[in-house]
Amino acid sequence: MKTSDQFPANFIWGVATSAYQIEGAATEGDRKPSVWDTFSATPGRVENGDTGAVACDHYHRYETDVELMAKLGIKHYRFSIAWPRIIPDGRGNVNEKGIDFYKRLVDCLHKHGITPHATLFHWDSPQALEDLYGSWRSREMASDFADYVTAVVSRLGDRITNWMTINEIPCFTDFAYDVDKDPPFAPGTRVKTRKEVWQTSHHALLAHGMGCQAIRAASPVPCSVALVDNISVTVPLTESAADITAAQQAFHTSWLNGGIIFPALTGAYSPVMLEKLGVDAPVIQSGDLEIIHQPLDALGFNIYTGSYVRAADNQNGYEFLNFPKGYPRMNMPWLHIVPESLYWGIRHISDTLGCKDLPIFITENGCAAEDELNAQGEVVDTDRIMYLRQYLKAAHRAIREGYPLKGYFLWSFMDNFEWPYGYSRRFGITYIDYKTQQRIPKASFNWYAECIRQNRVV
Ligand code: GBH
Repeated sequence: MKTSDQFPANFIWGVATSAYQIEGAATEGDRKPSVWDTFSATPGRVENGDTGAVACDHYHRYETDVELMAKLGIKHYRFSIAWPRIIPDGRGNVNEKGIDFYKRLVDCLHKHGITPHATLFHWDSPQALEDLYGSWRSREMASDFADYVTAVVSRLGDRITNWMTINEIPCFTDFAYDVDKDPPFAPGTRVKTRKEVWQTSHHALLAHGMGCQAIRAASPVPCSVALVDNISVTVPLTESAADITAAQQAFHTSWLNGGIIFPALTGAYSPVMLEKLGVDAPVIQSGDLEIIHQPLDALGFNIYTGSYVRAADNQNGYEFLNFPKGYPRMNMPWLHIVPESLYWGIRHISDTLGCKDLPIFITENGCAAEDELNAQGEVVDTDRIMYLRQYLKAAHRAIREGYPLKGYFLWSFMDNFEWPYGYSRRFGITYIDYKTQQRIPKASFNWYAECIRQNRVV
C-alpha cells in the first residue's frame, strides 16, 4: 500500500557503529594502543573499569554480524576505521594486517549487498602520537592524519566510495582537554587555558581539510566526502516567526556550531562566536581557513537531542529554556527527548549556511535504554521504539518540506562500549550478552526491519 508517509524510494536506511566501541582484539593484527586503550586502563576513568579490549569481539565475529545486518534489511552500514590498526605508531609504517581486516569486512558487506560508509576517525588517536607531541595539541596531528588517510584510501578506495573524515570534533578536543568536563573523554589531559582547548579543535578542523584533500588525491574512483558533526540543535518553542528567528540566531551563536560546521562549510568561524571567545580564540595561521573549507559532497549530522529556545526581550533577542525537572529523557544524563531536533537541525543548516542542495545524512540517532532480558530471553524495548519513531517522523517532515535528507543511520546496530560509561549504557537494537558474546535482536530491531520493509515509520 502506498501512503503519504512513505520515504523516497531511494532513501538510505542504515545502522552505525565505531571501531573502538565494537572491535575488541586490541592487541591483535599488530594493532597498538589508542588513547582510549590507555584512558580506559587508568583506574577511575571509565565506569566499572571497563575497556574496549574485547568489546563485542566484532573483529572475530564480523561475518555473523554482517549476516545479522542483512537480516535487518539494511543496505548501508556506517563504521569506522581504526588509525592504530592501520598505522600502529601513528606515523610511519603501514600495517597491511590492519588493512586486511577492513578488506575482509568490506568484501563481506558487499557480498550481502550492503554499501560501506567509512568514517576515518572516531576518536581513537594513536597513543604513540599523544606521547610524541600531545596529539591534537599539535598541528602535526593534521598532517599525520592526512598521511593515514592516504594509506587507507589508496588501499581501500576500490571497495569504499563513501568517506567521512572525522566524527564529532568536540568529543576528542573540548571533552578531552578541558579541565572541567565531567566525565572527561580520552586522553583526559588537562590543558591550562580555554585557548589551548580551542587550538586542539582548530587542529582537528585542519585534519578534516587535509583529510578531504588526501581522499580526493588517493581515491582511484569518484567518491563522496563528508564531515560528521554533532551540531547543537536549537528548537523554537513555538513555530511563530519570532521564535524561529530566535532559534536560528541561537544556532549561529553556539560555539559547537559556530566553531566547527561554520568554518567547514563557509570558510570562517562564526563572527558572533569569535567575538564571544575574545582572547580564547585559537591562533589561525594564514591559509588555514582555505584548507578547512573544502568542497564536500555530503554532510553528516549526529542528532540525539536539542534545546528549546524562544524570542526574548534581551540583548540577544533569544533565550535558552531550561528543561523542567520531570522532562522525559532516555538513559543518559544529556539525552532529553526532543524529536523535533532532527528536523530543526537539518532546516537551520540548509536554510542559513548556503548549502541548500548539499545532501544531508543523519549519521547517528538513537538512545540508551535500561534494557533487560525477560523470562523468554527477549528484550522488549518499547521505550527505544517510542523514541526512534518520533525522531523518524521528524526526519520525514524534513523530506516532505523538500530538505535534502538522503539517509538515516541508527545508532547503534548493537550495544557497545559507551566511552566513559563503559558497558553500563546500551544503545543497540541488538542486545549483547557480554559474558557469552551472544547477539539478541531486541524488539526495536524487528520494528526497524519493518520500517525498512515498508519504507515508512510503522
Ligand atoms: C555519539 O556522541 C558518538 O558518536 C558515539 O560514539 C556514542 O556512542 C553515541 O553518541 C552515544 O553517546 O554531558 O551534557 O556535557 C554523542 C555526543 C557527546 C553527546 C558528549 C553528549 C556530553 C554532553 N555526545 N555530550 S554533557
